Amino acid sequence: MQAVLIAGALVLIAVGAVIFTLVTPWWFTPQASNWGEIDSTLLLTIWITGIAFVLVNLFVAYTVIRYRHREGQRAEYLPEHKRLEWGLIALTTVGVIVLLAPGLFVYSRFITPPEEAMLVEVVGEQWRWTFRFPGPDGVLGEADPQRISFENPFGIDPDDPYAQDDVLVLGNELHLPVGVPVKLQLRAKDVLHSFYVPQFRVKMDTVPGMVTHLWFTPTEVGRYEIACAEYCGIGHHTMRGVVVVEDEESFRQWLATQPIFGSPAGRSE
Ligand SMILES: [Cu+2]
Repeated sequence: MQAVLIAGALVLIAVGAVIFTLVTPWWFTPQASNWGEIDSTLLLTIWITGIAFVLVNLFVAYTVIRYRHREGQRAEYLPEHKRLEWGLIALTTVGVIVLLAPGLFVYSRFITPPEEAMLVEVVGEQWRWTFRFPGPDGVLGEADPQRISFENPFGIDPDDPYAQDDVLVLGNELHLPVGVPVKLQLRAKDVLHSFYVPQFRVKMDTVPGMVTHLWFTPTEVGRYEIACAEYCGIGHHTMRGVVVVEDEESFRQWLATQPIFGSPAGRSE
């Protein structure tokens, strides 16, 4: 009786997990960038781990019934089963390769931006996001954490000619033109943060002392939430921002209202 109950519970867990996966409201949010491949790799992971989960549970349920305790019965000794062991090792190896390999290819594309991508710098700090555009010359001015001060929040070298036209965005809102590939260059001022825009399928750690990067092409006009995805202190939950994706014209207008580093407005911020 006990064996049947345990086996029944295991079958219920397996079937319940499948039903939950199919009817859950916590599915992917609508997608707003070119990274559908990230969804495909996640789905592949769900398929492989899901099949393994169901098979293991059903197998345990079967063995609980098949080898349940019977009066007067003694356990049997089975020596090593070499063929079965090698078979399981091979199956697991194939499973792990199929789980990992596609992700490596997608990740490599994710951090290899196209030549024409528009450069934007993202700086994470406790607890806000700031952004910097390179201006008409397309090159960001040299920045050094040593130079960060209240007047110079990005630590930009004031003597660098490339820095003079850099556009500083100090609010938590980043505007981007729709359909244009963007390369984000990410830095952190204090501790680890992680720049995450779920609808773009884009997430990357920002690491103090390191510059990380990623790229994407926003495909839908709209407002998308940025969340910090790395616990970074007491204000972590407030470390939010917005990406506004709009047409080229509105984007240009917005960019023109932001302070420029070389101008008096840029220095005094
Ligand atoms: Cu953070």
